[in-house]
Amino acid sequence: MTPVDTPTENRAAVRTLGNFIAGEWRESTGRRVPDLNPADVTEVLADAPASTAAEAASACDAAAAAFEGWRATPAPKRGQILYAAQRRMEERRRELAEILTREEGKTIAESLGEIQRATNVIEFFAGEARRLTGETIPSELPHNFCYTVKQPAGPVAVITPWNFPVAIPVWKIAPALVSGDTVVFKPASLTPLTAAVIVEIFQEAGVPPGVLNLVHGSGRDVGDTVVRHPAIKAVSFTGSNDVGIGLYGAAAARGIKCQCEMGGKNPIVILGDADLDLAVESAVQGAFGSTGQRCTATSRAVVVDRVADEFVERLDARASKLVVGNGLDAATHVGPSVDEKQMQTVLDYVDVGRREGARLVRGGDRLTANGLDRGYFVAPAVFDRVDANMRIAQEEIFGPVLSVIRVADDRTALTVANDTRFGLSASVYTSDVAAMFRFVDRLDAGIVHVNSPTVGGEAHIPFGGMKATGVGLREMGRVAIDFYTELKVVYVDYTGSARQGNLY
Ligand code: UN1
Repeated sequence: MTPVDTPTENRAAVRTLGNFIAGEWRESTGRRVPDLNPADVTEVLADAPASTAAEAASACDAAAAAFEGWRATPAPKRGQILYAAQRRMEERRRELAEILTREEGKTIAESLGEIQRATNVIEFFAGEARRLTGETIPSELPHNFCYTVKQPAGPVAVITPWNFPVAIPVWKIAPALVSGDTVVFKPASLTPLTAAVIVEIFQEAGVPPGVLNLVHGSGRDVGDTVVRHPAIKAVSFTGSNDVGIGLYGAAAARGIKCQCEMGGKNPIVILGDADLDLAVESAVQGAFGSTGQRCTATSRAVVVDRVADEFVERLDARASKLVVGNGLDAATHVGPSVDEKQMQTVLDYVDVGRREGARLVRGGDRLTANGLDRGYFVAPAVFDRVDANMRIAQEEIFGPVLSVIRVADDRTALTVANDTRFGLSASVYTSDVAAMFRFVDRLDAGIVHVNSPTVGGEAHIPFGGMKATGVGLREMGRVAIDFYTELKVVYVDYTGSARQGNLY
C-alpha cells in the first residue's frame, strides 16, 4: 500500500489512506471517513481511517523502538536528511499546493505561500543541526570543567490543526527530528491527505523507519492514547482551547512537557494619525486572508473616533472587491469555510452580532449562486459599532468576520485591545513614535506588529502567544529546539581529590 493510491481518473478517484508506522504504510481496521473538498463537496479526495487506540499505541511503540538509533545518528546527518526533505518539498510544491487547496479550501496563492514557509522552516532547522550547541560555564569549584549539552527529549507527539496543515506539522516535526526525537504525528481529521504527502516527503528524504509515524483519527481515540502512552515524553499541540487545555492536563498528570498554541482574538489598533489606506489594506488581509481561519487573524479593529467613519467607509469599499470562490480559480481572494460545521459557526456568530445590536456593514450571508452551493462559502462580514463586551468582540470565530470597535482616545484603544482572554498577535497603526512604543510596551500579545497586519510568522523567528493563547515554550526560531531537547549539565572534576570547601 502506498500513502496515496494512484488515482485512475482525474477527479473521481478516491485515495485510500493508511497509517505510517515503523516505516510502512499500514491499513487501519478503523471506520473510513470521507475527505471532502469544502469548495465542492461532490468531490471526495480520499478516505482516511478513524484509527483505533491500539493502532495509535503501536505508532508510539514504533517511535520508542526507533529512538536509540535516531538519537545516536550525528545531528549534522539528521540535518542532511532534512535538507533532502526541503528539496523534495520544493519539487512537489505544485502538487502539494493543489491538494492543500482542494482539501482545506485556501487559495492556490495562499497554499503556495504556506508551502514556501514550510520549506523555509525545514531549511532553518536543517541548519540548526550543526548548531545544537551548549555552553561552557566556569564553575566556582577548582579544577572543574562545566558544560551543558542538549539531548533529545525522547519520542514526542505532534498534534496539529487543519488550517495550516503543511506549515504547522512541519514546524513541529522539523525541530523534533533535528533534536534527535522520534515523532508520532496525529493530523487533523479534516486534512489527512496533506498529512500523508508530508510524511511521504520525509520518507523520500531518508528518515529511517519508526522515526516519523503518522496516525489518522480522532482526538478522543488517537490523541488521548498518544498523550497517555508511557513512551511519549513531550506533546506539541496547535488547535482549540478546549482540546489544548485537556491535553495539557493529561500531560501534566504524567509530568511530561507540553506546549499548546491555541486561540486568538487579535486586534488592529488604528490611531488618529494612521495611514488609513495602509490600515484598511492590512485589516482586509488580516481578517479575510485564509478565510479568517487562522489563529493570528485580525478579528477586531479598534479605531479612534476621529477616523472611524472614514475607516469604515474605505473598509467597506475595499471588502466589496473581494472575490469569494473556489481556491483553485486564480481570481479568488477568499475560499470556503473548511466544513459545514465551521460555516455554521460563522453564520451563527453573524446572527449573534446582529442580535447584540452591532451594525452589519456588509457580508455575513452564505453564498450559493454560480455553483457555490456545493461548498461552504460565506461573504466576508464587517460589523461596525461593536461593543467591546459583545460576544463577537470576545470569542474566537475562525471565519471571515471583522468587528470594528470605536473608541474615544488612544488610552481607551489600549484598554480595549487588551480586553480579551487571548494574547497572540496585535497591530498598531500610527506614525507617532512615542505612541508606537507605548503600544509595543503595553499590548498583551506574543507578537506585536507596527504598521503591518496581525498575521504571519517566519521560520527563524519565535512564534506564540500570551494569556489563554498559549502554554509552554514558543515555536519556531532557535527557541523551538529547547522544547524538543533536555538540557544536561556536566561537571568534570580533574582535581583527583575530594571536594574542599563550597560543600553546598
Ligand atoms: C500565520 O498567521 O500565518 O493556527 C500563522 C494558526 C497559527 C498559524 C498562523 N498557528 O493559525
